[in-house]
Amino acid sequence: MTKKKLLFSGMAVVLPLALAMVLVLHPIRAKSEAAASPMEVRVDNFTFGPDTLTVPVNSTVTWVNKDDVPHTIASSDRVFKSKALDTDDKYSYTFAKVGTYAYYCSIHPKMVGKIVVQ
Ligand SMILES: [Cu+2]
Repeated sequence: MTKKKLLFSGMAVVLPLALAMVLVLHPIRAKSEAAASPMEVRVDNFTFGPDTLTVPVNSTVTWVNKDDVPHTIASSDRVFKSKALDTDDKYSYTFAKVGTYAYYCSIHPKMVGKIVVQ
């Protein structure tokens, strides 16, 4: 075999392998991105969803107001409190300590939720 032919047959093996790697690795990356999203609580229709969210310690939880009325995120133990969130406004808090954090909306105190930090 000539040198040129050897190089060509080498490429013929490497290229499909590289392509296969991209195809195999891609769904894994998509999966890990999806795992990061449950740190979000949607405020919609006067409820927190999910109403109880369990997260590992040092997680940052983000609340997003999807309602057309303002809401607040107020910890029952006064650990954290947001300003009034208008539609699509967000509030984030990082939970550095293990524990159960009950919270409510100070405008509509019947709206309650809980963050469980493990
Ligand atoms: Cu509210």
